[in-house]
Amino acid sequence: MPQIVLFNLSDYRPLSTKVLARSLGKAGIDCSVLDFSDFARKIISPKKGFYNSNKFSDFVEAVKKDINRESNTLSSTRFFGISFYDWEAERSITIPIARFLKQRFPNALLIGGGPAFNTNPKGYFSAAKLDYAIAGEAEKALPALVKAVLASDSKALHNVDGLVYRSGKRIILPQKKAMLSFEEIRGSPAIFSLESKGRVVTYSERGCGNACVFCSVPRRGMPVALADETIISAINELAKNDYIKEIHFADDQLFFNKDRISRVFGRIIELGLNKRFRFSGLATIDSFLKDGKVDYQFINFLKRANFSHLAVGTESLNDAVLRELKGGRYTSVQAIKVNSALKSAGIKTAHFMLAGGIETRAKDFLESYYRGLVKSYRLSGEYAYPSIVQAFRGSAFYEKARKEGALFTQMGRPFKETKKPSITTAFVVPKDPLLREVFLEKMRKGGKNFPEGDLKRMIKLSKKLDSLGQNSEGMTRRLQRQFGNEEIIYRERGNTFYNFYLNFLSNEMKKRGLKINHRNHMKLIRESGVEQRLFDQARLAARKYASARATAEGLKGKSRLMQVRKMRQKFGVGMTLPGRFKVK
Ligand code: B12
Ligand code: SF4
Repeated sequence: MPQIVLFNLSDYRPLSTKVLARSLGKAGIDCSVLDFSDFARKIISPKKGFYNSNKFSDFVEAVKKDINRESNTLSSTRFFGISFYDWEAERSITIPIARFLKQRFPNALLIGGGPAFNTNPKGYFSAAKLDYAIAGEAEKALPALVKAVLASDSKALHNVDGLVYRSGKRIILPQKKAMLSFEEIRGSPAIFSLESKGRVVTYSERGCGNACVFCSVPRRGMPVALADETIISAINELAKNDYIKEIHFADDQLFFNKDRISRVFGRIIELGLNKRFRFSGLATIDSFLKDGKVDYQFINFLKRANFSHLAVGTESLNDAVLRELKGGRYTSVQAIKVNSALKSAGIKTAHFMLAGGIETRAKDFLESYYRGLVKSYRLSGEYAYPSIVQAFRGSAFYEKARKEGALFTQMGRPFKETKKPSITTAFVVPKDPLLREVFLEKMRKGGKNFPEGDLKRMIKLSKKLDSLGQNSEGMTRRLQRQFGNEEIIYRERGNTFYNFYLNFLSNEMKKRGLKINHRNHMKLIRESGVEQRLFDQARLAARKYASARATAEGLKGKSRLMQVRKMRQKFGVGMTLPGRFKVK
């Protein structure tokens, strides 16, 4: 029987569970992991990268059922461990399951940890009804906690680093978070977590040298890396496994120390591992600047090392927003130039975008919103829809926003601090009254980001600015033009999908020897699962067609003609829409 069971309740296999299971094992504590990631992928994120929040409660119920099935093993387990994130979606899963475990196995001790204990330890401790939690890095603290409880050693227990516990009705927080020393991180092994399709996740450094105001990353301002040789030899070892094709670095900011990365990836190139794997990671714009200019040499080096794509914390394409949120470390023009340079080098980028800070004015927001949309529309970068910023409790940014009355709940109501611990999320809504109106309208409808569907609303906002003498006529025109472009795309997408659907439908009828007519169509789709299958096929084909078409749009001359020919062969239609699609 395991002494401790760690629960993985997300749709990926986190590195934390791996790291902790390893350190518990090393300390002689029998640990097992109950991994629900396959379950979660099926139920809440069948489409990679998109959570279906309507399905969270289904997932919770499915996990509870599974826990009941495992109750023989679990009822003799002494400790359960759960990792918490200070994030709305994630906690609507972890909190109910934690409570369920507590109620179903009252004799077991429930231990929490993870990023939420860096930002709101009291709130999560209370909401999840935990017995203990560790704030910070728990490799040493968790085994120490388990050992102290098993030995009923209260002195040792209270000496556990980062311990959060209850004393009567009070929740006691530690003086300091648990932190590994520089030497411990440097000497630690590389840990890999296998994800789908031959992709593994790892990290080569903990922490980020920057300290952006909105970010809750642990070890802010003091990153510590694993030894170069540890990373290189682990990757060399991984090369023996043919299944693995991609290595993703979950470092907070992989290129913070460019000398280190040049050393490590220089060696990877020497060993030919760049031919064996493609790499990806998290970055920020300033990683690719040198003396204020685009660092082409470094970008080309990354290309040579076989970096295929990067997630970039660009956050905004407006200078005022960048000054407030990113400390002005780069400008919007530099961000755009870096994006183009990465694109020219053939490295794909996905840019994270934020809607704005406390001081953001409507015109700042509109500029960034418009630029992100246009760049994505022209396929010169993939910019996420700007999302409203969450302010983490305890941060200076949260305090400032609180004082300025800029904190609101997810539903757009003024955020109030309570004496009782709470996990209500605080969002930052700019002070500018016009922009505030737009943000609150969005939040009241349950939204948190601004997609192209908001263009009409933004045109209205821009007109309003203009009427107030803020010279927004040019922006209104640009937004209107973009609105027209998006409408065309929307119609085309619908057309493409519908044409593919009809094509798959007639193929199905032919296959069954049915005459192609409306009656047979209706008969067919009444059969369980048929319509869904055809829809799925059509959706996939439409997506592939859209991508082939986008590639063609980026080509010129002969290569464009070749691509169109390929499309005709594969889809039965080239660039002109509407057309009839023919897919076998
Ligand atoms: C990689 C990563 C991801 C990957 C995970 C991929 C994978 N297969 O591992 C993906 C992309 C899926 C992801 C998703 C999300 N992430 Co993320 N992610 C990270 C990142 C960059 C590194 C995490 C990591 O692996 N660290 C290395 C491991 C070893 O450290 P660790 O997880 O913190 O675990 C240690 C301690 O926390 C503790 N611990 C952890 N669990 C437990 C459990 C117990 C019982 C105990 C005692 C201790 C304990 O001990 C561990 C060892 O020291 C962090 C930034 C950071 N440095 O924390 C953000 C970060 C954790 N993510 C964050 C967020 C918000 C999210 C998302 C909610 C959405 C989003 N916007 O990205 C989702 C939610 C996922 C979910 N749970 O549903 C925030 C969390 C904010 C907060 N205060 O809660 C962070 C801090 C980023 C940030 N800058 O704000 N993420
Ligand atoms: S660069 Fe990224 S990881 Fe580093 S502090 Fe800023 S937002 Fe956080």
